[in-house]
Parts: sequence; structure tokens; C-alpha cells
Amino acid sequence: MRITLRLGIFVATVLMLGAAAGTFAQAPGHRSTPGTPGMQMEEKKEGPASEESHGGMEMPDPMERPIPDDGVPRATETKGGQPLPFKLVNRVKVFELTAKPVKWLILPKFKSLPEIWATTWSYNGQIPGPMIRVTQGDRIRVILKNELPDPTSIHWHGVRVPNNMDGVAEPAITQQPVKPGETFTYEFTAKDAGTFFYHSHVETDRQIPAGLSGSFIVEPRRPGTRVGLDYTVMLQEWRVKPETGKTWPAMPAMSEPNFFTLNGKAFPATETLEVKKGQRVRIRFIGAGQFAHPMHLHGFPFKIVATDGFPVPEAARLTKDTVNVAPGERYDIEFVAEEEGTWIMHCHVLHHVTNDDLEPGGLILAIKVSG
Ligand SMILES: [Cu+2]
Repeated sequence: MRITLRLGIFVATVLMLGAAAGTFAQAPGHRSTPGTPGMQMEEKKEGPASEESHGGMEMPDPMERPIPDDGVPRATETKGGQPLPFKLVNRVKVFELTAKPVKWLILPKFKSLPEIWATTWSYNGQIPGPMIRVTQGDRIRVILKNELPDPTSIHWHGVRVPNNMDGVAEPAITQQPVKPGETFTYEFTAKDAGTFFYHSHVETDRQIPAGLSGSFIVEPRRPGTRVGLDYTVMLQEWRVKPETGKTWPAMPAMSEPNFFTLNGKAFPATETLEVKKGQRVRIRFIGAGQFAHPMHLHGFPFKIVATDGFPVPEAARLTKDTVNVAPGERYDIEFVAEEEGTWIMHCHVLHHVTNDDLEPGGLILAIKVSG
């Protein structure tokens, strides 16, 4: 409580200083006028200690509550992580993300299981959220609309952004949470090339496992190594009751996940990558969930060419066949597909290659190499 109060004072002080400097009216982030950056300083002065937040004396246990599923429609999109189109406005790439609940098919009928429709919180009705793909040096504006029942925000994970664009809304350090029905505009320049992602920064242990994340890829200004296939894959876990689709945020110990997805699908519904013999393949792993996944590739050793978006110098590149992708981490690996055949890549925590304890499932994908 004391920490929360101090934070409240800190935030109020920051707000007052900002107001004194007269910077907030023009600063990016205003939520009432989509497309016009500006801060939310008209909002309440206290910190995160509202009755519903974790700062109160009565701390609700979020693990007890499934994601509300009343009236949640099935997604109309069938594929997650699709490249997000943008509008070019005065040389700014403008993207729109709408946070909203959808039921997401993570697995069609499999063995004794029915179709598994998880109740998710999505961006634009996709799990994972759409891929934002830009070029180093681009000016980017992302308009977030909140159609969730709860407040939310977006944090740009690993991306160097101005402090007031960092999305930390719980605790409310860099912005106030974006309430249901409101919008908030993020704007920044993509300084670094690499593999990043975006995710909610409100009630994170509930909202991120509910689905609120997506990839953020920045291409280098000067193109690097040419590859035949550049595949981004987000690793996530779910706790879903197969019969009802009731979905709980999956946390260690409290409620073990029973489904595991690569780009929103559990094997055998995961994608099969198709490449030609001799092609160079880059796979960008993003640990979007709460568990570490040692991803193992059959058939080919690979090099780790980037960690958390930063390139690894040639001489320091490890040759591996397994890379442990922990929560929040990114690894870019590259290999040459030099042998024909269908090779698999999978998590080596073997519970993670099951669907509700039935094998084979979860974090497996196939790479088909043809001549
Ligand atoms: Cu795993």
C-alpha cells in the first residue's frame, strides 16, 4: 500500500511537472482524438490504487476468474499474425489496432477432443495479434482502440521509444490505462532493426496470456543476409476447458496450461513451412507466454544470428540444434535446408507437445524441404 501511495505521488508529480512545462497538450498519447498524439493528463491524479487494481487491500486472485465469455463471438479471421496494412499520412506509417475479445480456434477436432475454441483477448480479432513490419528509421503511429471490458495499454517490448510511449499503464507510470471505449495513440521512430513484439501492460498476468500480443519486426535500412524464408513465430500457452472453451490465464503452479500454440495454432494445425533444398531459412522466435520453450530443430544445425533483436557478431554465433526461448525473449536463427524431406521443429519440454495431454500436439511444426 505504501509503495502504491508513493507511486501515486510520483505519478501526480510527474503530471504536474509536465503540465507546468506545458508539454502535455501536444505530447503523443492523447486518447480522445484518435490519430492526434497527446497525453491523458485530464484523468485522475492517483496512481494505480483503485478498488479493482492489485493495489487495494482486497487483492482479487485473477487466477480464479476465467476470461469472460458471455457474448464473445467466434473470430472471423482464421490466421493470426497477419501483416498489418498501414496508411501513409505525411510520411508517418499509421496502423490501427483494436483490442477485443474473440473465440479463437486453436485446434480443430483432434483424437477424442472437440474443436478447441479458446476465449481470448485479441488485437484485430487475430491470435497472435497482427504483425507490424516496418523499416528502420520509419516514423510509426499506432492507434489503439479498446473494445475490451477492462482498461488496457500497449508496451513496445524491446523497442527504444520515448518514455511516454512505453505503455506502462499498470502501475500507471508512463500513461493512464486506456479505458473501454477509448483510444490512445502511440507514435515513435523505429530506431533499431530486429525482432520485437508488443503486448498489453495492464494486468499483464491476465491480459497477455489471454492473447494480447503481436510481433513487431523492423527490417534493417540496408538489407542484411538474403534468406529464402523469413518466418516469425510466437510461442504461447493456454488453459482451456475443451468442452466449454472456458479459458483461464495460464500461470505456473496455479493452473498449468493444457494447450500450446505456435502463431495461435496447436499441432497438427500449426503451419508447415515449405522451402527448396539449399535455401537459407530464418526463424524468429518470440516468447510471448509465461513458460520457457527449448525449441529443437531436426535435420540441421542452426546459428543464432540475433538475440532480443540485437545482431550477434559472426564470430560469436553459436551453432545449436536447440534454443531455449524464455518469456519475453527473441531469438533469430538461420540454417540452410540442405537435405530434402519433412523435418520437424518442436519444444523439448515434452508436456508442451501435447494437446490436453494427448500426443502429438502443441509446439510442433514441420519444415518441408523439396528438391
Ligand atoms: Cu515448451
